[in-house]
Amino acid sequence: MIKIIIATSNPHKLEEINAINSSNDVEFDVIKGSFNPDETGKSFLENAIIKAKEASKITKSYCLADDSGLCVDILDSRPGIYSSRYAPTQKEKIEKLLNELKNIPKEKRTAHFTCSMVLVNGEGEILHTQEGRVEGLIDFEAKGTNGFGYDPVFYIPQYNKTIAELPDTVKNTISHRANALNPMIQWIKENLV
Ligand code: ITT
Repeated sequence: MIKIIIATSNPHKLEEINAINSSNDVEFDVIKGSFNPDETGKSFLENAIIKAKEASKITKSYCLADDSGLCVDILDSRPGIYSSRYAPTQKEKIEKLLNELKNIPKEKRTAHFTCSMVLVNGEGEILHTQEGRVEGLIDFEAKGTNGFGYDPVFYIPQYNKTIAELPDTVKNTISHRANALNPMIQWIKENLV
């Protein structure tokens, strides 16, 4: 059994990571206290590295960081790494996004969520990185209450629903986070357990 600290201040991420993890050999716990390193990187990967190394400096143990966000094709991949800083509240972020896409037809509203994960050891050395994506469209209005962040406007054609209208079990099977975490856990089991 190996214990890994999740380098995040977002409780939804730990919740989803624990729900995705089906291994009895790997246990995740969240970093205690306030954790808010400056995300000065120019990519999801660079920001995940900053968070993972900072958490390892504090905890001196294995740490996993998740840097994620929404990339909208017609907005040249914005909000991207600025997804959490796009507007002050989540409601305002969604309103701003819908406003930016006001006159854009359905077929041009393609987008994806990306998740970059970085695992470091207690010395802050990078052991493994993994990226996951999920493709979809930005809906014309917010729908549903599950999930978090931009889930109410992220429409998955295969289900004819936004992620926020889907049960957590489905999100945790198809999400960018699941697509990064599952191979990450596989790597951990093969190399650290
Ligand atoms: P930490 O940096 O402390 O991990 P954070 O929420 O600020 O928490 P990010 O810097 O990775 O995390 O920003 C990601 C933002 O992208 C997040 O605040 C959401 O707005 C959005 N996002 C990421 N994953 C998402 C998901 O699964 N569903 C909906 N929105 C998501």
